Amino acid sequence: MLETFERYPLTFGPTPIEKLDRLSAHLGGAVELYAKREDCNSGLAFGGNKIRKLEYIVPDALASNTDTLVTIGGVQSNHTRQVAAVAAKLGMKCRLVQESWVPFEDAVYDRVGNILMSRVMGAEIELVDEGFDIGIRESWERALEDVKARGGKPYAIPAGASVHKYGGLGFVGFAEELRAQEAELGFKFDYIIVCTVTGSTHAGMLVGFAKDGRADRVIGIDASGTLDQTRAQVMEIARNTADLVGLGRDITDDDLVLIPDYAYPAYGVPSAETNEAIRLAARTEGMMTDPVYEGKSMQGLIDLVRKDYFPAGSKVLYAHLGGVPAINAYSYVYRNG
Ligand code: 5PA
Repeated sequence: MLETFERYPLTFGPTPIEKLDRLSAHLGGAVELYAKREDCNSGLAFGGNKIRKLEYIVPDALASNTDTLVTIGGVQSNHTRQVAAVAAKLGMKCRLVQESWVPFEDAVYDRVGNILMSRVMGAEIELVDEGFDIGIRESWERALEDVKARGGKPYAIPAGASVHKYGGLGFVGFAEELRAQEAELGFKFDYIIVCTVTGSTHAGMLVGFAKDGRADRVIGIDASGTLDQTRAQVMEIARNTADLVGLGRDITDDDLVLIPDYAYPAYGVPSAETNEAIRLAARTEGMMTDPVYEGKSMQGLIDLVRKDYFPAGSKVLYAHLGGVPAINAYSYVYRNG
């Protein structure tokens, strides 16, 4: 589906699939759990899901004769850290707008983890005191203008690299890659679990898995807490991406499964149950997840298994999208493990 699109390689190659035997057994053993390790996809500053998306965006940035990647996220955004790494790798400048999306305080929140790495990689960072919103932001538009006013040539990457013409392509590629891995493994996964916020990860998967009729087997776990906006954004990106790749059929509302039950108490704030899920995955599998995104989708996975959402014998693939550096900014929560 992606043959006609240019890809700039930034990842190591297909991401590994790991069987989660001890977590599966802990949860009763009726369902087989696996993880596809997007968190180990690249040497670029710990990698993560944005690197796969950026592989299809970078050729456009290079072709458009720009010199500064400009993007936006929260203070502990993984996305902005990955854009900073890609800019460094390409020899471009990087301008980051980091807003106060998360109502959470820790003494070192704006000093460690993702933002620390973005600073070390040379990004210019502007902290803006605005709340959470996955849409197009005025602060980001101002930053684009500011780069121009100073003689630079900005390349605009929206939050999460999502509402970008090519933002959905990377995770269409995830589906194609998984199909090839399934052929080698000799079985197909029955469900794929994904954490959803700005939408292009889930949207790309919808289009990629629609090709073999299993878009609705992608189970989105919302971590935004703004369900209607996230649903609308996933659908818009999925429809545009389906057109772009010539899927040959519409993506419909029935294709989109997005479960709102684990986003509480707010975007970026872990619940007691999120923290228990993080500890359980860490203690059964040595697999770290973070309190903003993957801890919430891990919480969803665990709860859905416990509720018998998946029929016995199902093979369930957890897409681990990265994000662990942010856990450093929650040091007080985990001071005793
Ligand atoms: C993010 C996003 P989407 O934004 O494509 O829906 O992906 C959700 C997601 N897991 C899932 C991890 C580890 C993520 O980092 N992160 C954003 C960021 O600024 O880091 C875009 C919100």
